[in-house]
Amino acid sequence: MPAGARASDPAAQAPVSGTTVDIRNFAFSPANLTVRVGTTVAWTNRDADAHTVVSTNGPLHSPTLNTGDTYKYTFAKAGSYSYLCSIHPFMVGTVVVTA
Ligand SMILES: [Cu+2]
Repeated sequence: MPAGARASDPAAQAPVSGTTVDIRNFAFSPANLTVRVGTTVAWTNRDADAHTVVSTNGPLHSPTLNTGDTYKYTFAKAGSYSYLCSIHPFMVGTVVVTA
């Protein structure tokens, strides 16, 4: 393993919790997330199947996420954002953004 590989890994600089959602076993984990305005949330697909992150009446609209792909969105407005996977609509989640 090359020396310094870990230091350059963006994940090493990520907060301990609260701004990332794993897509795993056909579910968003955590399904419910609360963040502050201005927070960037990152969804990463850990499944072998493709997924999306789409809010029906809101700003989330990822491309198809293949295994290992990440979609990021920065929430500029407070509110409750419900979303789903458009490929598997039973996969649902919510991000609550507080001022
Ligand atoms: Cu899906």
